[in-house]
Amino acid sequence: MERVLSVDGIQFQDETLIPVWEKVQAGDRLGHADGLKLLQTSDFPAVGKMGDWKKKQVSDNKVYFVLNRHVNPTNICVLSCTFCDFAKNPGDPDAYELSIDDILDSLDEDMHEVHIVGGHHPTWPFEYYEDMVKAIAAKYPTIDIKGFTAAEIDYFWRRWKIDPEESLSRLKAAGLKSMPGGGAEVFSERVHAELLPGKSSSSRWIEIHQMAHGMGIKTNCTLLYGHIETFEERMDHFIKLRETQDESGGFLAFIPLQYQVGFTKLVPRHTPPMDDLKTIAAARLMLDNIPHIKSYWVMLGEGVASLGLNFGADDLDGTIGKERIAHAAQADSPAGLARQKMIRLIHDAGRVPVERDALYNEIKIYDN
Ligand code: V47
Repeated sequence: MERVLSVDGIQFQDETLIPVWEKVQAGDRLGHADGLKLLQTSDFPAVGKMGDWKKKQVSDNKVYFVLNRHVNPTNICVLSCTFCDFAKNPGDPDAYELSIDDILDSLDEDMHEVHIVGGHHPTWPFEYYEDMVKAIAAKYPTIDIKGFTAAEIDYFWRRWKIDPEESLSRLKAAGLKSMPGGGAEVFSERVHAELLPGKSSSSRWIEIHQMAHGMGIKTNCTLLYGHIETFEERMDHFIKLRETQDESGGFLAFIPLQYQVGFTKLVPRHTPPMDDLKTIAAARLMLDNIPHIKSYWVMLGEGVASLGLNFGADDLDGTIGKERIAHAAQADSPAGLARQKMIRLIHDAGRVPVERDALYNEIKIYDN
């Protein structure tokens, strides 16, 4: 029989995790080697218990969600990132471009967030995006506009010579409230060289987020995992995010994005649920200065995302509707979830659902 040691409420099969647990309880910051242990161990229930303990310290029994809509204005993109099934060339049969009216028609007053991310379009001028934000803000003053990855902001510079300081301040003046965390992928030169030829660099992604934070624009951050990256590279990524947050303090949430195998097939199959759950827990434990960790149901599926709520995540993201990036890569989750379904998933995980806006202002607590 395997020896199981019980320490302060957690049963450990892997005793090498005990010093990590002691640090977590003492509130000491975990190092790279601690984080690696969390990802490498097969004792994932113990890792989950630690992540959940930390989550409760940060956000008690609450789990947040938002009534939102993902708007991907175009899939036409000048890049050819090796992992992306979404991007198309102009003239491809399934390339599309949404008009501002199309976008306005897809929203309604009940929503509290619109998440706008699209391809790097070869000819759409910056003003088109500025007008899009202005039009949404004018028609739906109560919907928070979360839009444009750092990669898109950098593209406005590369394509139109509008530097990030200018594009961010113009978008903010137009009504932008916050920025999503996409485009970070993995902060590793090796991975960038292999998967993202021509895409904005990691240091540029960090620079743009820090600039946004300095201008009072809150942002999210992500990691795209489960492809060719190593556990060491995932940990390097966590530590860079933590250092960035120490300096500029504007990250609201971290979203681990599970690579969707789709047609790009960088690896033959999705990383297993045990890896997803350990990554959520490791994120909660390593990113001690980032308030929220999402369990992103679109990429994880509802079952694993719901388990993530007991592994350190305190946010299920949103109702979404018409998400196209993960679904282009054959994500088998539905395109959207109704508010009642979000509430049920959170209740079923034994947590208290809290509806929020993009900035985590609480709108309604569903505590019965
Ligand atoms: O940056 C592209 C990723 C991201 C694939 O900030 C893929 O609240 C998996 O960033 N498999 C966009 N991922 C999504 C994103 C996001 C999602 C939800 C919430 C927030 C937030 C941000 O999707 C891209 C890229 O990393 N992506 N292709 C793929 N095959």
